[in-house]
Amino acid sequence: MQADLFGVAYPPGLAALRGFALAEAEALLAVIGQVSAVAPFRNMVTPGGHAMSAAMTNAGLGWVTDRKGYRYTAEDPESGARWPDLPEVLVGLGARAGAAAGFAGFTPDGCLINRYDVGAKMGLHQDINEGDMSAPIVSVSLGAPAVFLFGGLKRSDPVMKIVVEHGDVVVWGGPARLAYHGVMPVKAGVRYNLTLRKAL
Ligand code: MD6
Ligand code: FE
Repeated sequence: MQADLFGVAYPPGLAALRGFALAEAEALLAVIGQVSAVAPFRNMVTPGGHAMSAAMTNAGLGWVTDRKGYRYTAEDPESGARWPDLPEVLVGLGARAGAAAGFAGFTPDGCLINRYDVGAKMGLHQDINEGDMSAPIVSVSLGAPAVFLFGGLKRSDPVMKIVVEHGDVVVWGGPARLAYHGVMPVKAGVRYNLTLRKAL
């Protein structure tokens, strides 16, 4: 059984695959460069009007937020342009990581790319905008380390801290699919995160 820094057991449905993407990390950073050259990172605004501290872009079906709400779109609502296609290297990585975590048959159709500069964070939330909750979320960490927070199905449930480093992949699905999660403020450097999802 996997356990966090303090020996707390991971809940069923959560897996941390240490270094799973390390061998292809340079290729993934190149993909981020290519996607963001076409669809630049920006700090999207929540429906409540607050700019998110992590900057975002997408490939394939894209997760967006603006005053109209949170949703998946084929086009960037700001530019009207389709998000760049989801590169095969991301489809393959998502499928392999999903399978390694017990979710055989997972095929992502979208990738949200987050960039965390110093101080950027992600508050506790559930990923509820996807159409198929039987598919897991595959989250790839690149660049600077961060503390990933993983709680339970209620916001008030205890939260475990998982240090995620360059090349680590965290997968959650099944009984953990709707768990609250977030990211503590990045202390130094720049962190990228790829979240591979089945949006539809
Ligand atoms: C991370 N991101 O950046 C985790 N979820 O490590 C998320 O959990 C996330 O960035 C939903 C929507 C946008 C996100
Ligand atoms: Fe999330």
